[in-house]
Amino acid sequence: MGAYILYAMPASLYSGKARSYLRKRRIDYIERANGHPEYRQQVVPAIGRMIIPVLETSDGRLIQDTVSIMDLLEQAEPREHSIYPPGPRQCAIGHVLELFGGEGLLRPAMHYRWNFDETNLPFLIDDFAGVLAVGGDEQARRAAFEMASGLMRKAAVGVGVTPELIGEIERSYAEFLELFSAHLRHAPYLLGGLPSNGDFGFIGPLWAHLARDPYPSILMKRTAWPVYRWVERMNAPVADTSEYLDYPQRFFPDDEIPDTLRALLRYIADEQLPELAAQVAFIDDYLATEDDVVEGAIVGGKPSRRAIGTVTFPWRGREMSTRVLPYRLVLLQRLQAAVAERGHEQRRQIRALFAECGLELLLDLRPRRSVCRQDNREVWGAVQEPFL
Ligand SMILES: N[C@@H](CCC(=O)N[C@@H](CS)C(=O)NCC(=O)O)C(=O)O
Repeated sequence: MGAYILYAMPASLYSGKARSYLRKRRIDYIERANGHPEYRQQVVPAIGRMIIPVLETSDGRLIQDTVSIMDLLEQAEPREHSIYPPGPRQCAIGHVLELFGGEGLLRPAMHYRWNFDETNLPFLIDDFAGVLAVGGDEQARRAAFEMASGLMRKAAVGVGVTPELIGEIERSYAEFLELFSAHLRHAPYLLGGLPSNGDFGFIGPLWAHLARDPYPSILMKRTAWPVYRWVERMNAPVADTSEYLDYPQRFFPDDEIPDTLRALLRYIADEQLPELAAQVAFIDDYLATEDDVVEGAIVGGKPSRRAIGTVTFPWRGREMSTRVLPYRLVLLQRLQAAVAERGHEQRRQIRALFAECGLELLLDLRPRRSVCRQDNREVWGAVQEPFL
């Protein structure tokens, strides 16, 4: 194919995921900002909401959502290795890591972007206004920034970033950086010598916010050099693994999950599982009371409404409240579908690994209806047996 257009923005989390994928897979593309007239006039009406990234193919198809973008390109632009490891355990773990990267790491990303105005603001104003108000005067630039920053500061609260929890969010992120650094001291990517969908999930928050915004960028460089190097690597069109000598460009042999990754997975279980379980339970209650939800109905009633409520759950010994996003079920279902297609013995191995890392619930957790993607929107899927 070729000649792809990526509607994206330097500061955007999920744009960073799609962009890293395109670069690592050496797929030619041009990037257009969401301030481009084409985005407003053509893309937004077609997608039904203001959201990035959106990929346009050379035959004019528009695809939103990083998972759909990567899946389309895996088919259209095959490379020697897929981003989905062939080993059953690694493949399942790739999905867990993608889910954690895109959803779990939102918390430190939003905190370190929006709670350090003194250091971050000059950069953020240029970063947002530069693409949202291209060529605009000072007033237009300021207005564009204020609009975006107002929405995003609200979104930060929606993922649990509140003053009482900030200290713990920082401690949790420091723990994450230590665990990920320890892993990267032995391997250039999460699953060995190649980037998997897990790495692409991680790069969204770790690039756009945590490595790029001024305050967290210094933090990462000072405390987690291997992670900073991994961020560089994830944006390079080559392996970029010189500090590992001649590290083979393949996933860990024999479907191995090394101890350093198991430690990171245990952290993910503590950090993300109580929230996911609470969100799934909330969705199930919602579905039990909303009798006008039918298969194919748009989640939240309209494409721009992504959250269906707020839920409170225990988090690292405290209480946290977050907005409930049925989209997360799409990622969870992918994990469960990838496991379901394996044979009995492989499923047993996956379950044993998940149990050891405290992640077993992820294999079963589901509300009474699935969530599907149709025409670039989330819609309610078929009725199923809930497991909570
Ligand atoms: N699940 C989507 C998430 C995309 C997303 O949330 N994009 C943000 C920018 S990083 C956005 O456009 N938000 C605007 C909004 O939600 O209204 C994906 O993976 O592409």
